[in-house]
Amino acid sequence: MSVSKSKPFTVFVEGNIGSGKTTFLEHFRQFEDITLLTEPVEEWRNLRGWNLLDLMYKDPAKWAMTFQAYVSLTMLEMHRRSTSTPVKLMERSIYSARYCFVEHMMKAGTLHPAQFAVLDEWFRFIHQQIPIEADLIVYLKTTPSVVYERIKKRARSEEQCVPLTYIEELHKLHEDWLINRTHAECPAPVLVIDADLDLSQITEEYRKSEHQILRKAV
Ligand code: DCP
Repeated sequence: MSVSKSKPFTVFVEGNIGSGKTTFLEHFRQFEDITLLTEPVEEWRNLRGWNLLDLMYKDPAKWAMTFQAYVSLTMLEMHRRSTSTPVKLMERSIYSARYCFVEHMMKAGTLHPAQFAVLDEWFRFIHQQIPIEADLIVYLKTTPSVVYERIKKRARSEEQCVPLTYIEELHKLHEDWLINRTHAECPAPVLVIDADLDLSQITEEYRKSEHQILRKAV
């Protein structure tokens, strides 16, 4: 395997809220030569003492723009972070932020069209001007009712008000982006994994992706 400091084989792990992205990344901790970048949710919950995730859920009309602007910044920082390993595994990307979350907020009217325009211009600028490596997308495909139960069970305080309809809409947007290809930019081939299985059975499913991610016999 050729090892390049500047260009690792870069994998985005995508899927609905509660689809097991963090668990998927943790599965790869056992392997050497792989950098794991989990989503900076803790940064979103504590920016100089402010919980932007909570503000966004409590008053979306007021805070969705601020929250998504900060998500884009933290995602871009992850995209640009250099690694010394040949493989880089990232939770989410600026693409799911734009094509799933911002898209939903625009369609639902949570974002004013002017706010959406600003976020979209930022996204376009980043996409066109800043090199973002993407070699593979792992899509943890789930059924909305399954992840809805998981979200209730894990009881992250900010997400208590999340309704099933929101999860269903996010599911559709992930499908549109990664399966139906309604957006021009799907930046890499997509590997679909059945992520409905519960924790005790999911490891076998995760193992099926090891070969493609590590790109050697495992
Ligand atoms: N979120 C958002 N906008 C984004 C990214 C995330 O509003 N652009 C929100 C949705 C969730 C929280 O942030 O409330 C974290 O969502 P993720 O699906 O990214 O992460 P999870 O922790 O749910 O992932 P998993 O359970 O799959 O590990």
